[in-house]
Amino acid sequence: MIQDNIYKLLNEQVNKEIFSAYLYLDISNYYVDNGLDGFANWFKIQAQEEMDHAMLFVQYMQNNGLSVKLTEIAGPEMEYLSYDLPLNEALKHEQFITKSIHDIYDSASQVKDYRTMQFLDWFIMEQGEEEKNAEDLILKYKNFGSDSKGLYLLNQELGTRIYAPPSLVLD
Ligand code: OFO
Repeated sequence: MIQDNIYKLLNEQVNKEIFSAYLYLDISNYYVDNGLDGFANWFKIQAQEEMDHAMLFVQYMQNNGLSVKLTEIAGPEMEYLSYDLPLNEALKHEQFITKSIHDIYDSASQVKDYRTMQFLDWFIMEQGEEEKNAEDLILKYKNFGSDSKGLYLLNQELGTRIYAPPSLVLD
């Protein structure tokens, strides 16, 4: 039986993951508007992954008899004044999500909710990758983005990213 405070945090996490999808779709749209289709592709796939994360939380809750309550999703209110700004925002956002997952884990561990802790293990690993990907993008942009040829090639590289479903599967 999952305790009320953990239920509340899991439910909030569904909202946060869907907001992540919103944010990354917003970033993708910004790059489309600026003719950087490779960057746009990378973030559109990122948005898809975030919806996968949200659905994993939904499935986990439902598998444990919890009713999922969807709440309002705020629209992203970023103003992207340069191509690298969204990359920095993405890293900040991933750090926020990592903390959020860790907070749920801490709360679950305090009440010995081992099942939720085990479910969150995958997300803890995933957040490590998410932060690394965001850091890599910032570094690549720093190295190549300020030169137009470099930006062209980086855009091409990011255009090759293809969607892969999450390795965690819940029935
Ligand atoms: Fe769901 O990992 Fe990014 O936010």
